[in-house]
Amino acid sequence: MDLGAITKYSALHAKPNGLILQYGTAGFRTKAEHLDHVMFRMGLLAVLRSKQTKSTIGVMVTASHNPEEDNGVKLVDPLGEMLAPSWEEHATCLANAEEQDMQRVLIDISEKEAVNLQQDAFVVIGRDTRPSSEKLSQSVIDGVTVLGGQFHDYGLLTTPQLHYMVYCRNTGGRYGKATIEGYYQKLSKAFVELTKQASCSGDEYRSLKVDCANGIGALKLREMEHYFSQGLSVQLFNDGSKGKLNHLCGADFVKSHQKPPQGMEIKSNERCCSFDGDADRIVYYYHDADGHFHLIDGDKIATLISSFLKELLVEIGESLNIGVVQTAYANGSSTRYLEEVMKVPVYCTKTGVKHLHHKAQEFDIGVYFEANGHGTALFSTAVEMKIKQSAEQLEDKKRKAAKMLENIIDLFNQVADRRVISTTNAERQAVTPPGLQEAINDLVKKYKLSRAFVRPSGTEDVVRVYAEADSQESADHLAHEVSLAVFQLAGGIGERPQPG
Ligand code: G16
Repeated sequence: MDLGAITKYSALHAKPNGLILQYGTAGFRTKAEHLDHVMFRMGLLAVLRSKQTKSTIGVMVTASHNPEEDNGVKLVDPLGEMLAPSWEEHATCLANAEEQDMQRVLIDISEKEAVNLQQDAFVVIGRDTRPSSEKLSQSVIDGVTVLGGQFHDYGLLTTPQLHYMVYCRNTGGRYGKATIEGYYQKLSKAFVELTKQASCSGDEYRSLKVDCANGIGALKLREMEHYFSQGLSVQLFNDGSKGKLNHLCGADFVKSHQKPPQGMEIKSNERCCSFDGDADRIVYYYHDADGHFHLIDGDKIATLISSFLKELLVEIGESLNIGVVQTAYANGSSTRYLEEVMKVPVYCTKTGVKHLHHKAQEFDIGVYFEANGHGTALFSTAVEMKIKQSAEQLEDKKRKAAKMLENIIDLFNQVADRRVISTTNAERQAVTPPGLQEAINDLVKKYKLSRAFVRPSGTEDVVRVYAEADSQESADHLAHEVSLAVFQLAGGIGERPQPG
């Protein structure tokens, strides 16, 4: 390690005095102007992680659903997964080290993790369309090169595409080609094959209106569009040609306001969906014949996917262990439906894809979705092999189901001060401040079929309040009352929460 060069270059990416950041739900997130030093340091850390694992590591520059002025960075581990928890701690230490402590922190990490500094390192980098992202990804590259790492800058990418690139490179191309064309070819082939086997056909099933949140999803879907040939016809909205990123559009807006995004006209029964700023969330929706809005969020997507998988497994005569993983935000009726009607075990983890992903790996097939539209299905290696064999050996009808499962596997691209509030029990109960949980329990008792919880966000400087009840009106009232309890008991600042 050339400590002199690190000190010299670090001074060019100086840390603002007193700024403390945390590697949160999905990496570091804050206003873009505060992130230059974090990016440089995450370039350094990615090199150490790459040397330690002898694998390619990914760095994604994005703040996903956050406003356009924010930015962020997350590291992607060798199998396309989120960074291991012990390295999240190293990331936080490194990001917060004062200039004079940088060398010591880097040496500490290398020693603790037994990093062989002579080992080669390779880092791949992607970024979203925020105005600040290009410069910030250059700071990542500065960090990578000063520690002697090699890199490939993919430029503009969606987050799932970066996860894919990392995994492809670390499997020597077995998973797919580590190029943008490779990604489009692999996923579109699986999709087109699946749609050929589907029982419903007709133009209405092939048309989809897509709200791209004025982000990277628009660029990448435009590139991918022609790979679908007749299989899918997309119409893009909020494609970044005018509006602001994530403003009045995108998956987070649609989910939290329960209405279509601005700039998209919907006729009854038209199929529509929204991405978020880095295109790793999706929610679907439509208006029925009476003009009522229906949202197919992560809870419903998980239910549809697990029912479909179960049906196919019954057809090929396999009884595999399927589990569904949700977070505290999952609507209680979706959990009841999965457990009581579908007879699928459901588990609850803390918010953050990394937590759900980890739990889902315990099953033959693990389906995980956050209500906000993040998720996928994971198939164990043994199951994947079994399905591939069945697709070759079984008689006609069963083989068709096995083929569909094989395509599904390819399609899923399976590759995770407000802190006065602390929580337990998969974030469903508040531990501090004292009295808050008791206040929530009393409020919940006032409404039928109700549930509520609060937790500090890991991506924004806010406290999130969740409430459900037997009617929209009761849920709104409960949410408002819980917000007031938080405001009073947790020392809220600014305006008191208003109803609605
Ligand atoms: C990130 C995480 C998600 C999480 C969301 C909100 O999403 O990847 O798992 O649900 O933040 O987290 P919080 O409630 O802690 O702010 P994204 O789409 O912003 O990367």
